[in-house]
Amino acid sequence: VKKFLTFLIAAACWGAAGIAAAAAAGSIEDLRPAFLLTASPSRDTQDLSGQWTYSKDLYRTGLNDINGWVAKSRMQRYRDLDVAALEAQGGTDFFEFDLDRGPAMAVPGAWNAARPELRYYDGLVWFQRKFQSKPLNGGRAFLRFEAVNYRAYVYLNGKEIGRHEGGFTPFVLEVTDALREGGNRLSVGVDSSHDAQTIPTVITDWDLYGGITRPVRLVYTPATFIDDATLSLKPDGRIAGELRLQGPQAARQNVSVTIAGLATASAVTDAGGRAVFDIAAPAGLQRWSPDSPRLYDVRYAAAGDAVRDRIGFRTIAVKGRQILLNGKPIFLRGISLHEEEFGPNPARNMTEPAARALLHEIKHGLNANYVRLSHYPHSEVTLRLADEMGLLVWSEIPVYWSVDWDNPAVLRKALAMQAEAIYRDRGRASVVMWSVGNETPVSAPRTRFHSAMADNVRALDPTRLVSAALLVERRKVNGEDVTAIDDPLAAKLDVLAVNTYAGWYGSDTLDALPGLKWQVPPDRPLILSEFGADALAGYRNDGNKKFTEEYQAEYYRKTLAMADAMPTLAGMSPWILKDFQSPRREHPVFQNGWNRKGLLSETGVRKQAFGVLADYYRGKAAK
Ligand code: GCB
Repeated sequence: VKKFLTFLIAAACWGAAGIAAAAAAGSIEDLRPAFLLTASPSRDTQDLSGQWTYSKDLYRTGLNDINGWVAKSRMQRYRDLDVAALEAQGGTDFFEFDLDRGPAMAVPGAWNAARPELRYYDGLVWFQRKFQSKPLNGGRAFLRFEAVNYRAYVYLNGKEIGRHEGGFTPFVLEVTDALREGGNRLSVGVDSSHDAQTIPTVITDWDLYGGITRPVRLVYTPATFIDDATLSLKPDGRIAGELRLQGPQAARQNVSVTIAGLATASAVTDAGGRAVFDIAAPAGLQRWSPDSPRLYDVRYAAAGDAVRDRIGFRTIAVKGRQILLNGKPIFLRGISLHEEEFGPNPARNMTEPAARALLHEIKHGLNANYVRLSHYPHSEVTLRLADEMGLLVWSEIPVYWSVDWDNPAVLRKALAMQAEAIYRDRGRASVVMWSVGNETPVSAPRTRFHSAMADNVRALDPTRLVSAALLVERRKVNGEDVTAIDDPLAAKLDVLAVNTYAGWYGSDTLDALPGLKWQVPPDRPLILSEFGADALAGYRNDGNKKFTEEYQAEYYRKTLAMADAMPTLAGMSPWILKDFQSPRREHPVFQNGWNRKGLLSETGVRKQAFGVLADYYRGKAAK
């Protein structure tokens, strides 16, 4: 309560002191979600995927009545009632919902792909799933949602158990006391709508995708359990780690970690249940890298609980204009990726095969070693596959285009979202960079907002690099046309990154691209976080016109020639692997609701430019 009050007071005093002060007032610990259950894949869990019934609620009558009154009980879709049985009794009561008899759709998955009438539905939908739970025998149970886009209102057996805002990060709710032996009714109100205070705001360049988009699991634990544990390689070769116990026996417990074939260590938790590991540099450690993505089986044990993980050990750093992986310079041969599976009607349902198919094209089709997971935290399955397959990862949260920069509550959301992403993925060797923004127009409030985010990342995870995809400026220097980074946020970043579309947007001809002059800091690594051009797969031999495959391929050749002349360039993630759905893209011949900057069509057909980039990366890899 005290911490929360501190934050409220800071928020109330908002003003000239600005965002940084208010952000600092809430401590990093405040941003730690109450429960994480990061190692839940290795726990005793019950997968609640499958058919859930649903009910649309465009006017949100399940939550609120007109005139600010409490919702009518006949509208409250989460009530624990057998509506059909009550109707059979007759009487004055009646209902305007019945989730037991409602239509069904598959969870996880976005509703937009499930039914034609929901294609452009943007608002509240109620979901229900009944399930049997196991007896707890003194243990505890939690619901872990990997993602609900965008707001979730969760009820178990008619009782509210929690809410969450943010469409791409997990949340955990304890249900130990709310679970019922026999049958349970889980109801989730999912509101996909965005506004000026959400992250992202109303307008993006990707599709709506409302729903319970990632798996939901019931997780069983002992009364005292390992909530979170992580390890990472330090620059000096030692391994540092942290473990958090939760529960009545969390304090002063012996805890241990075993890294199979490499090392074991033990520690004791403090009064708050936290233990730290500091392991001497193990002889024979094989470092993780894209060329050799070695993962070790790790087991953490404490207080009668144990969880497993698979961890890679590597270091990442910046020196002058170079990015160093395991102490050696590396060029990031990358591509950007949205979370959208191959197919004509994607539901953003990242099953393992769906994620593997995308990453396979990146790793083995394009000869890449790096992927920009844009513009939000992707599914856990994707991150684990990146670890396994050997792809470096840039991760970001959707602080994209314009956000309500002056609003402390919005900053608080951004920091919380960032914390959820970092706690989730800080054990993944693949993740090397946290980005704090994409193409946000420069202003003092915006730079304060991003600076607070950058400070937050460094406090939560000092082991990785900080970047942001910046806008560039064209200006005349001595009569010459120059592209420059003019952004004070650059001072806060380890790696500079810019999105550049000369030759697609704007009036430059393709032939002009190789000669474009850049004015960037000479001693810092720069990556091209985006460049790209639309092409409709199969549209060819029509001159070098926009939207032809030839134009896109030539755009890539010329942009790569420009890149070769940039001395500080340390990597790139062109836009984008696959055509993706976007309501901004409505050309009736070429787009039809798809952003066509993919090197692959939505169904995975390679365009000419795919080969151009694959050849370029093959050459880079050979050097
Ligand atoms: C950008 C955005 C990306 C868009 C892309 C485009 O700069 O970062 O989200 O999809 O341009 O296609 O215009």
